[in-house]
Amino acid sequence: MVATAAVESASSERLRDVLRAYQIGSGITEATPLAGGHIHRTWSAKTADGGAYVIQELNGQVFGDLSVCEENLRRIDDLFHAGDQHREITVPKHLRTRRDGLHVLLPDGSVWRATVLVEGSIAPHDVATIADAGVVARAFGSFASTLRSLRGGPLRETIPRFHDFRWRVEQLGEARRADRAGRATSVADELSHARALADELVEPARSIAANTTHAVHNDAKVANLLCDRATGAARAVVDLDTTMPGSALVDLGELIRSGAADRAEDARDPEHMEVRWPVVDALVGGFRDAYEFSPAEVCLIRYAGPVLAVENGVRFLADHLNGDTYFRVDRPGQNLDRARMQFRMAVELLRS
Ligand code: GN1
Ligand code: MG
Repeated sequence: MVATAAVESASSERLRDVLRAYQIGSGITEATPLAGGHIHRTWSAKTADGGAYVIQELNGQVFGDLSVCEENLRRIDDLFHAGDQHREITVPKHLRTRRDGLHVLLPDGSVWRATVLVEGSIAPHDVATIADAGVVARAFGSFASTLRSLRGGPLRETIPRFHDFRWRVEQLGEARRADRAGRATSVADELSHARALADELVEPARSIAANTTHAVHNDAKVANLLCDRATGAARAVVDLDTTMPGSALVDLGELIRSGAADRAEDARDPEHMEVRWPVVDALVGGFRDAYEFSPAEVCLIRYAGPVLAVENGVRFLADHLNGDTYFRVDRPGQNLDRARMQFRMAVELLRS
C-alpha cells in the first residue's frame, strides 16, 4: 500500500469521508493534489480495490449557488453518457451519492464532488506543438457542437455576467477606486493600458456576446482538456462549472489566449512574450473542423483572442488591486504578472 504525504495530511481524512458518501468504502491508497486550477482544489485518488477518482473541494464563494452547477452537470452528464453512442469527445462521469446527489457536504461546511478518473490521461497544460493545438481546439469545438443537441432549454447561469466585458471593465474601475490593498498607484501604467485596450475592444466584445447560444464551455483553456497519455488523442473536457449559455467565439478566444503564448500565463517577463502564430492558426482550424460558425461569427474570429486576453487581464488586475481574493496566488505579484501577460497577448494578437 502506498501512503503518500498527501494521504497523511489533514485533507486525507476529508477525501476518505467524501468517497464514503459516494458509498466507496475501500480505503484510499494514494492521493495526489492536482495543480492548475485557480478556483477549486483538486486531488486524484486511488482506492484499494483499484478504483481511481478525481475529487474536488468546491469554491462556494465563486459559485454562489452550487445547486445550479449540479443541475447543469446532471444534464451534461446525461447528454454525453446517454446510451452507447460513441462520441469523439466525452466528459468524466460524476459519482452519485446514495440519494443520487452529485455533491457532498461535509460537517465542516465544505462541498465536494468526485468523478471517475479518465485513465491514462494527461492535461496538455501547455500546447507544445502545432499538432497538439489542432487536437485541443477540435476537442473543444466538438464539445460545443455536441452541446447543440442538448434538449430541454438552455443551461442555467452559474456565474452571472461571467463574460460581460463591459462589466468586467467597470469592476476594474471599482477596484481602482476602492484600492483595498493600497496598490493602485503602483499599477497606474497597467491601468491606463487596460483602459486603452478595453476601449478598442468593447465593440467587438459586444458583437461576440450577441452570438450567444444555449451552451458553451466558457472556460476553454487548454489545460481543461485531458488527452491520452500514449497516443495524444483528446479524451475528455473537464472543469464544466461554467458550461452555460455563451458564445462559441469565447471558447475559441480562450483557447487562443491560453494556448498561443510562448511562455506561462504568469511569466515574469511578459515584454518578451511572442505569439506562436502557427499555433493560433491550428487552434482556429481545429475548432472550425468540429464547430460550424455562422458567417457573422466568422467575421469576428480575429477579435476572439484579443477580447478574451483583455477580459482576463482586466480580471487579474482587478484581483491584484483587491488583494488577490479571487484567483489563487502562490507568490506576491502573480496576478499582476498574469494581467501584464494578457495585455501583451492582446497587443500582439491585434498586430496581425
Ligand atoms: C479560472 O479555475 P480555472 O483556473 O480553470 C477562471 C477562468 C479564467 C482562468 C484564468 C470560474 O479558471 O475564468 O479564465 O482562471 N474561472 C473562473 O486562468 O473564474
Ligand atoms: Mg475553471
